Amino acid sequence: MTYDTVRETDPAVADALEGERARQNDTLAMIASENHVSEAVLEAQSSELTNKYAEGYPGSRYYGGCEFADDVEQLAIDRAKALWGADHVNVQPHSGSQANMGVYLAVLDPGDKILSLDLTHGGHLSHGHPANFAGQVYEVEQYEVDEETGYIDYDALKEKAEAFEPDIIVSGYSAYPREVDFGRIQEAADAVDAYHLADIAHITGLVAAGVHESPVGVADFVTGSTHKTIRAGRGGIIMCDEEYADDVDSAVFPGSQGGPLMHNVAGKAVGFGEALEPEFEAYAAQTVDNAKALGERLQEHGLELVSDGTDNHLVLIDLRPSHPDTTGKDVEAALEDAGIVLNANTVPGETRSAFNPSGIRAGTPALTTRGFDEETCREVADLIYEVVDAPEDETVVAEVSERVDELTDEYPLYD
Ligand code: DSN
Repeated sequence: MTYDTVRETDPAVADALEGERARQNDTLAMIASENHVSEAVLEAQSSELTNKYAEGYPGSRYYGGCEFADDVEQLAIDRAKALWGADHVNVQPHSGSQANMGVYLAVLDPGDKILSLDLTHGGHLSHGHPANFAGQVYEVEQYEVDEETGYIDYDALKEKAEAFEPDIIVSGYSAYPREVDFGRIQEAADAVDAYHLADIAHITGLVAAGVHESPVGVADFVTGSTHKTIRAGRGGIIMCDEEYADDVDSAVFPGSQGGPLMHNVAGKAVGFGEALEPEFEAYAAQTVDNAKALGERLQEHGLELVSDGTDNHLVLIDLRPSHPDTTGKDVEAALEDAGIVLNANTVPGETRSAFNPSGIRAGTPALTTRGFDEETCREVADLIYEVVDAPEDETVVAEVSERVDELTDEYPLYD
């Protein structure tokens, strides 16, 4: 795909688009929620469906001319059902947050109670943070991970549920390196007759490939975003049992969205189709193996991982034990100068601020897409460690940057 036409008509935007293409090619994307979609997904997302209004659902739209919109949406739905095994799927949410909003609107009233994981322990804004609509519309109580082990404290969660009596318990996290025991969260929900929403935004691809336990058939609602481990381009998705289908669909449209972004729905259809191919299972398994290799090598260098390792696609590094005077932002900035892009992140028991926290989060979905294996990820761990240990040393940063250049040349992205 070229930007030749944009260049002719709008060179300023063309510069930015080409800059971003080069940035992605020339750096290592290790923000755990990011990935690189295929050229087929990119093409579908830039299709003429961006022009089309299609309020409603396949076969029942408010506007005419929706036959091809119907085709792509039905393909996306059918493929999602095949991937995750859900009874009912809504592929219209514009994002994971919109998917969560759809579930809340479907079954909660303003003032109802949400029990969810604290943001600084790995939760998500849309699970009820005060700065987010969910924290403003609903009453929110939060559970935590055990600060000693870094694992969800399922017993404390259940006790909290019994005391708080939530209407819904939210599981699924943004910075949690361990397998989630959805069954135990369901037990807590059952004990207080609460709904259970499992937000698998980060692990959609791992669940689809069977390398992480699935909450489908366990939780009442499963939400996700479609651009992370599943690699299907920007957007969100809701899955539920048939009994909630009408409420969920009405909550998405007309409850919280207007016309669906049909070009993105087309991207989802293509990406889900790719994920149904046998190679996707290998990709997901490699993503986890790579995260384990990355984490183990970081530990060999003396860095401390929250929960002492990982079961999924990310590692969370607590810098305080090994580098007490270095903040996550210091490391994030120095690594970006070296061409490794990840994010500063809060850690359980955070003693700094959310803006300048004590940890960094690193993920392997995008590296795995560009072909990295365990050996390459161990080398990336070496590079990360060199910068963590000397973030202000320009010579170190320059040396790491040179090696990143070699790696990105060896593993190019798009043609
Ligand atoms: N911003 C995403 C993440 O990085 O985890 C979650 O929406």
